[in-house]
Amino acid sequence: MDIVTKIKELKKERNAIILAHNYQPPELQDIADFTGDSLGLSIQASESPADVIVFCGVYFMAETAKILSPNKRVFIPEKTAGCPLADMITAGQLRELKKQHPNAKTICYVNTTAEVKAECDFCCTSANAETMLKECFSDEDEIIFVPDKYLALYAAGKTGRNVIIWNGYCSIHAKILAEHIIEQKQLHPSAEVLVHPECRQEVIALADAVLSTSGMLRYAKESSSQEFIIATEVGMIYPLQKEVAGKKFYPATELAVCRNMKKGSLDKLLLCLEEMAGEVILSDEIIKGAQKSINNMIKAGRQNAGLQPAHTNTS
Ligand code: CIZ
Repeated sequence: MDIVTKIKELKKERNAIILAHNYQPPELQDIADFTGDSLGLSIQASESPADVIVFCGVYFMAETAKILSPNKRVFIPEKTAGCPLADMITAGQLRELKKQHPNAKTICYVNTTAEVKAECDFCCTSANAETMLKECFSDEDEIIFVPDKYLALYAAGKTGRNVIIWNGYCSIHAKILAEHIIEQKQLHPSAEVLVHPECRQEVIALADAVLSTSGMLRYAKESSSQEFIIATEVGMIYPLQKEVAGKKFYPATELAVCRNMKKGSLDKLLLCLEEMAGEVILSDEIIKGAQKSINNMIKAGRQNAGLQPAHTNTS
């Protein structure tokens, strides 16, 4: 029996659902039930009748799925697949920052550990950070925004909110430079430039649209343009090519590769399902705390806050 058939059989036996983030290797995106961004996938999984969730992604994503589905068993095929951005702030560091700003409200990017989410009033995604700042805070509020400084600067710049910024960043998105966009634009003058808000400010300044990964998929489908320069992790080119047939996508630079995102493989996925290995375990207290910040975001409105549904895999 080939490996894909074995995985599909075991998945049925375990009543499992397989999720794959947009940056995952193609073979994992192809075998997944749903592909998309981390929050869209976690919401989709929480609404499914599956008993088991296998999250092909990095660790905070599997934690997010567990937070939203505490009664399901959640697994990650490669437990060492971390997110250096999420690890740039610990819950202890955030508590210290809150002590320095006792009246501040707190918002964290979804790229954070469950412990950090449990310390925050609100969570946000790359799709809704701007809307969250606009709708959940006032001009008088002092707002601690962690951990991504580029996303915080972008959302604060758009809204004028008074934001205390933590010095975290995604080292992969930081590899994308303005000169890469300028070079690509010279090669493909009619291409639209789609930039992820984890990018540097000078890269964002060159964007035709600033979008999350799911936002890029939707935008590319709806736009009348035929070519796009994509400023995010290079894995994103695969779902764009797969879902937006006939259009052309050029990575801003081939340097933007997240090694953690590439740690997964079909072999590891099979092993995970065979041995039920790589389970994500969180305490009830952390789950409850983190649920509060995520639910406060969801309450702010799926529509308003720009939450994106995950994409159902039909292949
Ligand atoms: O939340 C996600 O999935 C991330 C990290 C980025 C995005 O824009 O999809």
